[in-house]
Amino acid sequence: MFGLTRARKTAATVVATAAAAASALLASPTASAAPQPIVGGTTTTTTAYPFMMQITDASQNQFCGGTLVAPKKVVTAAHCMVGETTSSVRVVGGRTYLNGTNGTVSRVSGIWINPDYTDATNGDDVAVLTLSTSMPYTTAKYVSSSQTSVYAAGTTARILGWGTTSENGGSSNQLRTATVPVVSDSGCRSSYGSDFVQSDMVCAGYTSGGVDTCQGDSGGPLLIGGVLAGITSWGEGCAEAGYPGVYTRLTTFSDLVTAQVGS
Ligand code: 4AZ
Repeated sequence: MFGLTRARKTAATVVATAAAAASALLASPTASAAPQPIVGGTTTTTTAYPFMMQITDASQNQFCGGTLVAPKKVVTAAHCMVGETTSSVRVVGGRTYLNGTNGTVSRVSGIWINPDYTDATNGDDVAVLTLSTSMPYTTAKYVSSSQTSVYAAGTTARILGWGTTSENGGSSNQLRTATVPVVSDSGCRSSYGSDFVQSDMVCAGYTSGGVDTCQGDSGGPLLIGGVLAGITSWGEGCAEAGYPGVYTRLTTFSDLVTAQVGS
């Protein structure tokens, strides 16, 4: 792999070969983006998605997303938590706007980072936060380890976040959402080669690009049938043709998450 770049709290990006990109275009299931204006998508609210959490620094500046799966448990990406401590992060629920002051702010009493995590492109990109204060919001269900069929190619998945609305663009003050089709494992491997770890990752996006997660969306949910099935992890740029977003394949980590949710 070459061209790896990493920024604080952002997923790794990789550069694949032109040949790989070309075969991805042939292998991916859906030809074009849906007519929407995250990148692409539409504004929404935490009323519509009450389990959608902002992960912030101690000054309540958002840098990642997370999903409330129990009143005091939030699933996010391991790469969001690298270098963080229970003192350095907050979780904010019920706040649709980055510049809002409403909702519920909790300190974090525990940070579990998947002990196998090294880098987003190696997989294992999952973390669970334990909150000091219970969130008074509806939680999300998450996939069980056996529900691997949710990732059938072409299945519609929903992405959510306050991340940038274009590659190298600015963050969205308001929560945004979009839908993207799940990409086959062979299609994702065509895009990303050996950086695609099939056991730990699932790709979603249009062959033509245009709709995707981007910087600041990391850690947030990929919902399939309204159930948490993935975690925004990494990708080559944002919404580029031939380079779908890469998400943590949560079925692989469901039992580990359950152990943390019960702890
Ligand atoms: C990031 O930097 C990031 N297009 C998140 C998602 C994707 C790329 C980068 C996928 O947080």
